[in-house]
Amino acid sequence: MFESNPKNFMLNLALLFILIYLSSVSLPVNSQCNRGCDLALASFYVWRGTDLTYIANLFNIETRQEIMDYNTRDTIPNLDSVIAGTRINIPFRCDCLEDGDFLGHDFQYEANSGDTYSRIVSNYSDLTSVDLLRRFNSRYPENNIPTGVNLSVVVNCSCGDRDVSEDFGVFVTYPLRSEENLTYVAATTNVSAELIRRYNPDMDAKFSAGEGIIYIPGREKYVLVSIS
Ligand SMILES: *[C@@H]1O[C@H](CO)[C@@H](O)[C@H](O)[C@H]1NC(C)=O
Ligand SMILES: *[C@@H]1O[C@H](CO)[C@@H](O)[C@H](O)[C@H]1NC(C)=O
Ligand SMILES: *[C@@H]1O[C@H](CO)[C@@H](O)[C@H](O)[C@H]1NC(C)=O
Ligand SMILES: *[C@@H]1O[C@H](CO)[C@@H](O)[C@H](O)[C@H]1NC(C)=O
Ligand SMILES: CC(=O)N[C@H]1CO[C@H](CO)[C@@H](O)[C@@H]1O
Repeated sequence: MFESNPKNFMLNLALLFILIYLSSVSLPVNSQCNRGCDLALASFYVWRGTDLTYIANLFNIETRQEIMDYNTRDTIPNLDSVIAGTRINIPFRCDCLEDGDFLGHDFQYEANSGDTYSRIVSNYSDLTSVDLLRRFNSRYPENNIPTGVNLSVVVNCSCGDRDVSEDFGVFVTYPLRSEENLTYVAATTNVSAELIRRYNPDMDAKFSAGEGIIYIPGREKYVLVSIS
């Protein structure tokens, strides 16, 4: 019997604890996702002073044309001009992050001198949040970020909800601006208020606060307007 041998007993006990530890780290509880999707869109509000090169860099996109492909000439007349005060679509991959915790994409942003988390959030036109920056970059002091390091900028996304409908292939991550109400968003995105509500059961608080992210469904063909 191994109990009579204290050395074996301790070894078995240690193995038991290692097994318990491994099972607790490798089996995430309440997993929210197990895979992402190839395409999501971020609705980026074009602030005055930015350009397509800067925006492509924020979202780790190699060519400006890749952004132009998902927009019309109303917002991006040509590669060298983008209209301030409009929203443009930025294509990205929607990944399952943090061992199945939530859907998002981790963009790499190279810090400039003087950057703070809140300034980075504004530069990404509120597609991320200070809380997410803190959570994913805990090794850097919030108001003293070393210049030149890469920060993880996480933008949430959606791949849809089978329980709602299977008709929509792509979802826009849409940060609300304070002046926008549901009527306005429905009219400008050409998606009914009722449909927006079905994908965003928690949206009332966000609309009354005038901030937060909602998801707008789209059939890919409506979004992918080809420009030739
Ligand atoms: C920062 O991220 C960019 C884009 O992914 C990459 O090209 C660059 O090498 C990274 N820089 C550092 C210092 O890791
Ligand atoms: C993004 O998703 C995470 C996890 O669900 C959530 O905690 C966070 O508030 C969301 N961030 C934004 C800006 O919506
Ligand atoms: C929604 O916003 C528009 C302007 O963007 C305004 O004309 C309209 O009255 C607002 N509707 C409500 C219900 O507040
Ligand atoms: C708006 O959506 C409807 C279908 O819901 C479609 O028939 C119409 O062409 C769309 N209009 C624009 C301008 O995209
Ligand atoms: C809209 C916005 O916040 N723009 C800022 C982006 O970042 C630069 C500095 O890196 C600021 O000067 C801009 O004001």
